[in-house]
Amino acid sequence: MERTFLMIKPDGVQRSLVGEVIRRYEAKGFTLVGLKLMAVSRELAEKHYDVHKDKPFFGGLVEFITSGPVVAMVWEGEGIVASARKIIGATNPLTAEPGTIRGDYGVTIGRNLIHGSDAVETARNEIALWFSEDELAAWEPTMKGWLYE
Ligand code: D4T
Repeated sequence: MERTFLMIKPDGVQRSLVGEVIRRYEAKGFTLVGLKLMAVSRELAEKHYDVHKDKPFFGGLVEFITSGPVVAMVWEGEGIVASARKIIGATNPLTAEPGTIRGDYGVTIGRNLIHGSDAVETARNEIALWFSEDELAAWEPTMKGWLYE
């Protein structure tokens, strides 16, 4: 089953949106397999955003992600990588569609509430970066037959 890495950024935690974000993925029918509230070290932030290291916003991004606790999560479900990104919405909250997390709750790109892996391969790498194997719980929801044909 496909997995993705989601991270509620410090603004999402500070704005008390943790429950709301989790609710959306649970209600959709995805399965939570890893969850932790944590402070992010500079080293982890820089590794996570390594692809952006030459961008002008990199320094500010690392400052932001290390500025307060985040909620790191692994979720599972068919097609979850792309679907989770749709639920998150466009990078810039002002252009993100209403109904998406960023579209409903965000106003600026540097405070866009949540991160989601952008591809299956990226998800695999990000899950390995943020979680150890024993922090993940593989389990079968009893309602699976009502979610999948
Ligand atoms: P993440 O990676 O956080 O899920 O966001 P996206 O996948 O939607 O967007 P991204 O990788 O292009 O950007 C990563 C992160 O950098 C912030 N950012 C981005 C910023 O502060 N200023 C900018 O100009 C851009 C493009 C927001 C998300």
